[in-house]
Amino acid sequence: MKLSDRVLQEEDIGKMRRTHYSSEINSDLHDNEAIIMGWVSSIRDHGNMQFVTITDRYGDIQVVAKRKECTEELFNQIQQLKEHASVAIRGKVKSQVKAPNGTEVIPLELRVFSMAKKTAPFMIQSKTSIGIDTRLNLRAVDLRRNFLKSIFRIRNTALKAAREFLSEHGFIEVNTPKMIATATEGGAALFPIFYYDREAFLAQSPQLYKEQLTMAFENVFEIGPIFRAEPSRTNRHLSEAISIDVEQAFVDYNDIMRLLEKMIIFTVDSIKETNKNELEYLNLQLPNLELPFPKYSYSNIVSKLHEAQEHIRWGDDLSPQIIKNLQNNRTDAFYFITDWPTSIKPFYVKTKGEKDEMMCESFDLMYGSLEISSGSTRINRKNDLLKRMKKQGLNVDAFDYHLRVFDYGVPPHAGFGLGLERLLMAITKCDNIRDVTLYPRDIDRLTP
Ligand code: AMO
Repeated sequence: MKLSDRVLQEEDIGKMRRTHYSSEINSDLHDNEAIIMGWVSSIRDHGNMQFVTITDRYGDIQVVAKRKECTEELFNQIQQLKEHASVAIRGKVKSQVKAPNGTEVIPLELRVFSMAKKTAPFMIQSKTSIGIDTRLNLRAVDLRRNFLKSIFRIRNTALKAAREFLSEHGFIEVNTPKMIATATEGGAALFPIFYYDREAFLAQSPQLYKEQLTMAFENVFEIGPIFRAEPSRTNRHLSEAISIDVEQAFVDYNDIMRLLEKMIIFTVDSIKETNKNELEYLNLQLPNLELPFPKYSYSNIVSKLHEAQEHIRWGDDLSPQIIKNLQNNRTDAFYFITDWPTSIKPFYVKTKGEKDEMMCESFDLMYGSLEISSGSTRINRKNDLLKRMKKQGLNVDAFDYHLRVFDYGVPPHAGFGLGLERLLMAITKCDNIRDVTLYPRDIDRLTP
């Protein structure tokens, strides 16, 4: 067998190490050798010339193999490459005005760490693609698409920005138990689990723990998973979502709305500054947000809906569908809906006062018809809490672990929970929450 006919073999990394990332290959390196590592994201076969794009965490670099300039063996090896193979190329850097980033690499050696055995059922370089289920079944490969890489880099910035903002505003980051004994969020269903010989649940939210922690730390936040057994199939519900939960002592819901809108602006501005390339790739222009965000009371929205001949009674929840029917409702703006009926908010939410027990000090932050966050002033006196729990038909004894701390001076406090995926849907204009979730969980999906 001729050397040139040898089938491409997989090799270990051994002592070979990358010398440059794709982003570091530029015309200053002209005529120098470099070792790049990554995966093959496209191949164009022009007969005597092969164009191979190698992609790493920072981007792409073009490798050009010319039959005349390579050994026969190397040219033959490069011809056998397939999209997705994990490889290293040692080669010479050449300035090339026609190459996508002004330089290309002329290969001297190819090492294949792991061959691609199949052709993926979707295109890497394409923005649009086939059905989400096919992609989710092969999610780690799907995530190699620039479209999704851009979204998850933006997600990374959003998380960093939220942490930075809250730390600078005097909040400390906490983690609360995810295996819990009682429900916190009324309506949303629980996932039961076995906890040794007892029944327990996955936490719907850190609500009661974050409230308790205001006693010692005043201002706390948690970024972590919340679990909701959502029986419906929608494009905005997950069974496991990431929530940015905030709780602050000695304030009410108005202070919290001001904090939340400032945090949203800080986050959007950080993304504008950090993710210019991603925003350009996604063809997104983020708005210049202004303070304060508009506020409409629940009663005001209901009146507007009545004017629009919608059938809704005061006390009904506002579905996304009904909000879409509001006249002049901008689909791309943040706004608050405040002062909700007490009956449709959880037991820990404070009412507007004795004269107005029907309404509570609560808000939802909306983006068009999408709910991004909800928050409220909380009840901080034991008797009021007991009264509300009984009114909502809750088993008070099961909450003893929580109620007992109210004998020791719980400060007035307020807070919010913000769905990270919902925020990303608003920022990236993705209609399906699964696109902004690495490994989404829903009623039909528990793998990968
Ligand atoms: P709520 O139940 O409204 O409030 O949840 C807060 C925010 O979390 C997000 N969210 C979800 N995102 C994706 N899939 C879901 N199934 C899902 N459920 C909720 C939404 C929502 O606005 N303890 C309160 C918050 C508080 O008052 O501090 C709570 O959990 O963006």
